[in-house]
Amino acid sequence: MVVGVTLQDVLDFGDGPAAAGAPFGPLAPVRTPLSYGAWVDVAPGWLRAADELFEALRADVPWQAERRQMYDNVVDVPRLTRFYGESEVWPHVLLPEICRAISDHYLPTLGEPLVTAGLCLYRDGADSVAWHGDRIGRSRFQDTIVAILSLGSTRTLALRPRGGGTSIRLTSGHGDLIVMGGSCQRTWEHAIPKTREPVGPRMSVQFRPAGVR
Ligand SMILES: O=C(O)CCC(=O)C(=O)O
Repeated sequence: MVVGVTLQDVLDFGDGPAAAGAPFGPLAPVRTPLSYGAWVDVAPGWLRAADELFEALRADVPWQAERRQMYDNVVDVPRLTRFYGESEVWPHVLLPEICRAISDHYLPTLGEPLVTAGLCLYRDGADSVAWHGDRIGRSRFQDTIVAILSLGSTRTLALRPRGGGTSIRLTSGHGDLIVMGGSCQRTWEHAIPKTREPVGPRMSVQFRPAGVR
């Protein structure tokens, strides 16, 4: 879906946070090395235009509900999603700009750009994603990078070594960027656990290279 918002509209956004300048700040993430050659970078509050992007994506993305087989039952997947490939028109003019900025930063490490945008909407604390690695495609056997931009309510992004070990819990808040790299998708798992806290909606945008999902 194409929406009638240009990048200039976003940059000119009245008194909003983006009005002070660029929609995102300089990217200077703090890295935590993990075991087995995995690492995670965190850039809190990197996206300044988080309010505008959250509202626009919530309204304009044709969110999809999925169902999946679980033992003898078919159950609702507890979140809404929408995936945008590199040849599709993305639902907000800022998303390609954001993707390009992250790609430029990680190009020396990754050697290729991030080109897809996976969107998830967690409607409340009952929505979640279970422990998994993004291992569909090349990430099953190659190091890669998955960058996650968070919008809306703060949730925990948990990470644990695959096969067991101590988990770490990162706060993923409005405008925060968390980047998993190295062997992270093969040797670690991540999850957004359910919470009983009265949280509002939270959205994530995952930027990945071609052939990684
Ligand atoms: O929403 C998030 O922050 C994580 C999403 C995720 O891990 C996935 O969709 O593979």
